[in-house]
Amino acid sequence: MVFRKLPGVSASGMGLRLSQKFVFLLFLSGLVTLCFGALFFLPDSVRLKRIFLSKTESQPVTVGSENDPSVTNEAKTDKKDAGGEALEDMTLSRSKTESASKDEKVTSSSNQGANTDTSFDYNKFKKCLLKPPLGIEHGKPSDPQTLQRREKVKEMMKFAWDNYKSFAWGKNELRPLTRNGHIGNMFGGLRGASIVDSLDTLYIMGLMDEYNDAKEWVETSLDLNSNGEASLFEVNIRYVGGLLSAYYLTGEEMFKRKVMVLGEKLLPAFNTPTGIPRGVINLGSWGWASAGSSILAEFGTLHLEFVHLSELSNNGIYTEKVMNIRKLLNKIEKPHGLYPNFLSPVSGNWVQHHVSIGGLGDSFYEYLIKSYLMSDKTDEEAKTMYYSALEAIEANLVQKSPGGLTYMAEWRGGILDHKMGHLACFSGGMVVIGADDGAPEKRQHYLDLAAEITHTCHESYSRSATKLGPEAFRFDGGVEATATRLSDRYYILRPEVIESYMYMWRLTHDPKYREWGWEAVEALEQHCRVEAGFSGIRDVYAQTVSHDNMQQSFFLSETLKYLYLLFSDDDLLPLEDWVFNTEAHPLPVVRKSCLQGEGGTHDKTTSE
Ligand code: DMJ
Repeated sequence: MVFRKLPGVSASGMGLRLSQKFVFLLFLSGLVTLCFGALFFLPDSVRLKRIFLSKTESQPVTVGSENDPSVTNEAKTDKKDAGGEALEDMTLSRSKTESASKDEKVTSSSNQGANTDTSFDYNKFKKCLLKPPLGIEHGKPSDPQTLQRREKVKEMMKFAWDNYKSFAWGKNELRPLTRNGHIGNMFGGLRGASIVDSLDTLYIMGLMDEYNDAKEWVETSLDLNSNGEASLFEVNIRYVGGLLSAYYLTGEEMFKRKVMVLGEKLLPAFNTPTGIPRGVINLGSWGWASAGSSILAEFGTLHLEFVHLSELSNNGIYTEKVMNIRKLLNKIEKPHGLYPNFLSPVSGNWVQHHVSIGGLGDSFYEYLIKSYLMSDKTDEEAKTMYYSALEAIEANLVQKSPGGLTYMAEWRGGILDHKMGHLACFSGGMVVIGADDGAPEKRQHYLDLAAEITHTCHESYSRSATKLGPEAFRFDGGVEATATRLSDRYYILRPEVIESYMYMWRLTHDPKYREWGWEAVEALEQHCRVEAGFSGIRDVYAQTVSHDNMQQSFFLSETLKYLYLLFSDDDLLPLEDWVFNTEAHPLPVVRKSCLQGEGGTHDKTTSE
């Protein structure tokens, strides 16, 4: 039927008979039904489909057989975007006045049955710690040189913070060369990543004015009502981790309220057929947002934070979500005992056989041993998974170079790529914190392995002109611990090598780790410090550096915190009581029997 619009005659007045109108309406309603039905046949990634259908996706926990060959993931997170390229602002900045009261509205409207009874007994929790979190004297070292070095690191933090405050306040990161802020698209419209990431570092360093400014900003301006698309992993490790540790260290209830609102907003990400979350979530509660595979280091790096969300809310849903991930990973067949980096959240099958202890895989392994330690060594399943994964890594990935350097190669369906990423350098620290709890006859072996890996990573620094390490270094083509490709030569203020120095120092007290840490401080000062903050550099082998104009938030939360701890006494955040999440936010060991009993069954004289 064709309608011709006649001049001066409205469409409604075209003189149609009743039967014609009826047929037309019938046709129209048929068309609408057809369009809606077609939504089901669109690919998952189409926005329209997510808007209408994402909440209705069912979630049986199955390990199917269907293959999902797509390995595309839209999130530009660290795990995929190892280039650390600055992602341009995609969202407009929001008004600072949207604040806590509005966040609380979100909680009630998006409540998915979560128990909001957050009557966590903070005083009891403090009594269940073995030692005061900040030590006797905030970990002040007795020898003057170490103290002086620690003061230097504190000065670096203040400098980085002051510049962020002057030029980028409320944005996610500082651009130190252009003296402005960067927002990017990793956090789905959330702002202030550098503030949330810095809270605990400022607090443990005793930078109290700065900490109070940060706290006030979180209270009045951290707007959780964003509805953009965020990396679940990045929001979890930086925002959830940062707020949790700020709460546990300070007892400020506001941090707990904020983190509970945020935690609840992450739950729709798990609405997939397997319960394995996708990498990108729409924070407006539309659920997951990306198509394609999920990444091991992303869905495997939620456990510590989610267990604490359950602790604080007295609601098991968060723990259930991460235990479901573990259940699937336990059940699925692993090639040579290894965990490939990509998994289909639809079928629950591996998508590719690429295994790496660096980017894409890294913090999954880290969270296994840390889950065990954080459970007060009761989570036997995590322990078993960690030591068997480590055994498979040793059998398949660990290599010795002709020059005697131990490194972790990457594995591509059985073929080794003799490359180690800067990200993989965290593994020295991981292996040493797990050394004590492995089989007794392996203890010395693990200590040696951790020391060897840390030594190799130090070599990657000392073989460069700047004494800073490249993003990835190789052990082939006649080189050892050196980047060959131009695209691997950058350093973006990453923490992993220093992180391993810190753990190695704590567990061995070999003074060389403090010396290596100091070398890094000097190199950072010489090559990364610019007039208005710290910046990454594009080529660690160039005598004259070119800056990338980005002060990453993990520089404040991790690199500077680990350096500060390296030059502090061991009683500042003692490892008996705290585990660090993968963004270096300290989370306390959960002592269930103490927390559920009278509390304070431990040495109360030492608790603050
Ligand atoms: C941090 O955001 C975390 O450590 C993450 O696990 C990996 N990389 C960056 C810093 O390099």
